[in-house]
Amino acid sequence: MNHLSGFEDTIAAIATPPGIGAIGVIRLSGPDAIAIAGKIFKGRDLAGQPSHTVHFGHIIDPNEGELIDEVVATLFKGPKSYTGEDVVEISGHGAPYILRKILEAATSAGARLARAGEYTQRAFLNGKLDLAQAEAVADLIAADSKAQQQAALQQLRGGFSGELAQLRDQLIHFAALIELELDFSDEDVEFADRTQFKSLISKLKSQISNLLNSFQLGNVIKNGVAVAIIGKPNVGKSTLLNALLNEERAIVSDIAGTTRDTIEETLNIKGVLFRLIDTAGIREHTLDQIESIGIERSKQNAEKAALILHLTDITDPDTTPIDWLKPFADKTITVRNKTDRNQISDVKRQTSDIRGRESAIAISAKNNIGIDALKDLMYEKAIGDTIKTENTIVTNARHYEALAKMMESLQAIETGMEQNLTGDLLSIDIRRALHYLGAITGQVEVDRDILGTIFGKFCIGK
Ligand SMILES: Nc1nc2c(ncn2[C@@H]2O[C@H](COP(=O)(O)OP(=O)(O)OP(=O)(O)O)[C@@H](O)[C@H]2O)c(=O)[nH]1
Ligand SMILES: [Mg+2]
Repeated sequence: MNHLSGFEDTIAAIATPPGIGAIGVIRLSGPDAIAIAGKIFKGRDLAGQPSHTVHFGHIIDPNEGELIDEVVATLFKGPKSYTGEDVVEISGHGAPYILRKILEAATSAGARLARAGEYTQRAFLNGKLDLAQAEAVADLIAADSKAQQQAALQQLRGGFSGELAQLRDQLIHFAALIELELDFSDEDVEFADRTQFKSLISKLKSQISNLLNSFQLGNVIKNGVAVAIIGKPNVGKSTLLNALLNEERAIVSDIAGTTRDTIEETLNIKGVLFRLIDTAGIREHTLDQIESIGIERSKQNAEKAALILHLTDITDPDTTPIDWLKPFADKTITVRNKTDRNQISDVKRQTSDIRGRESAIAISAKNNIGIDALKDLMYEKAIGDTIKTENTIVTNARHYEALAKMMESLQAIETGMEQNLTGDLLSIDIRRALHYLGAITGQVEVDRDILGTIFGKFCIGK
């Protein structure tokens, strides 16, 4: 038995998703994990086996003595395990009934059912992961695009934490020197070179500001780029949505005002999630009440969107622009549709002339012409070359807030130094800065409620 972690109890949970699969895994973690597994596992004596070994055997109900399943048990002895405690993973046949029976056997042999995220929480409290890494585990599990997965992996590998640790070390060094001065306050000495300290603070500020700026992109990676498809009735908005998705999602007809409510679907372009929102056609004057509600919604969607596809019909003689779209010019791509009604050579010329410079493109949604080029343009406009895996991208709102507070403290230190504040006053702001930095990785005590929220987001068994 090992009591490394200070947790008295041993937890158990089904670690694989609900449903039928070839195998399903029950995970036990805690001081008695091996002893408890030993009570229900008939095969080799698990207690006598070395760490990181795999054993075939049978699970027997400890009360009734009946056979539940044929399994494989994997042993990880602490501290070399995910949680840092003794861990046994029992792989059985992936039927919900069987897995439940194995779990019941484990609990009647002395394990307690794990709460959501409890394994990762133990890993954090045992120093196997820092808090930012633990949060990355949750993000990784939830990732459904390549960009999300990459940002989470970078954080899990400790890239983000490493960068913060460096900043923290530099700041601690100066904090120590300044606090030392306080001990000699009668003698008016300066151990901490103020010029060096100033340059450190400005370096820190620029690093933090890079991290803060990356949050906007991080948010995009995590939540997807919202794209509103806006245009007059009948220009082909729903046809375009279907063409982008490559499926018949929205109803298309030659009746103006077909789409009344908004339709939202996600599209993956080069690993980034785009959330497409098809909206009601915009008519300046309408007496139809439902239609005007739809139009009002389109306006709200345009405002909230990160990208607007303003669709026009190339054959429409009425070229008056939609006035209220003008303020959004920076995030708008003008998409001229129905170019199949013009000469094909014409389409090609327009596409290559216009692309990139004016953020405009000519397509035929119905005939699938120019759709890939439009996807490229959407990616270019929303993401550009900002995603580089070697850069740290802040995706987490809690980290963003802590970094913003840290920035405030750095600014306070800077102003304090300009006003020649004494060391004791400076050190208050330095401690504050250190506190926020440490809160991200959990190096300073993090509020219990915050921990609860972070780990509560996990699924049971993780
Ligand atoms: N020739 C041609 N017709 C198109 C093209 N795209 C859409 N259409 C036709 O235009 C008509 C209107 O298409 P929708 O996709 O319903 O237009 P919408 O903008 O969603 O219309 P509302 O929802 O009513 O605002 C349909 O008859 C489509 O088949 C295109 O590229 N070429
Ligand atoms: Mg429509």
